[in-house]
Amino acid sequence: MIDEEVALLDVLDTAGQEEYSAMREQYMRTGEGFLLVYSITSRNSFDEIGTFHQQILRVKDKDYFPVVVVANKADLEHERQVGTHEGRELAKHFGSRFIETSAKQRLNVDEAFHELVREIRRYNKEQAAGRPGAAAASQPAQFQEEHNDSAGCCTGCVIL
Ligand SMILES: Nc1nc2c(ncn2[C@@H]2O[C@H](COP(=O)(O)OP(=O)(O)OP(=O)(O)O)[C@@H](O)[C@H]2O)c(=O)[nH]1
Ligand SMILES: [Mg+2]
Repeated sequence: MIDEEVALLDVLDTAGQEEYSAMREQYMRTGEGFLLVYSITSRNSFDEIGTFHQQILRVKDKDYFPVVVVANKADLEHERQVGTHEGRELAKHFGSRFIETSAKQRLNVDEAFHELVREIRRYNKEQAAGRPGAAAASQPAQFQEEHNDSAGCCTGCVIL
């Protein structure tokens, strides 16, 4: 339940290793939103976020897409290589939310997912408002199946 609304999440944990990079465009095509996670203890991981974001926009052929910039390992303050302001600035540049987390301490982990779901909902609503009929198309496949079983159940259903 996120903001009193049920959200069904299908989470794909991607591997950062280069040998899997060929699969990247494939999962980017299907993803409805992305958590762009870096480690505050790795400047290198932060530097990669911009490349991932660019690739998402290119694959989606959009100027904006729902992402949340996640700065993980907040418990390792003494090993910090990336400033909070840097993460926040990058997120601002993407027009997205920024959150610092610690998977180890379970700090802000749920919140990161919640923020992404909120952003996906907001984006899908905006898209639907901009394109008449897109409301149904932006629903998950399961919704579409249920609502297309009985013909004419909801006028305006669009299958792309
Ligand atoms: N201290 C601390 N360690 C963490 C945290 N999150 C992950 N780690 C550790 O960081 C290492 C890498 O974590 P992974 O979950 O493998 O990172 P990943 O991004 O999935 O890595 P790839 O799958 O190789 O792309 C592991 O040793 C984790 O235990 C955190 O919040 N705090
Ligand atoms: Mg992993």
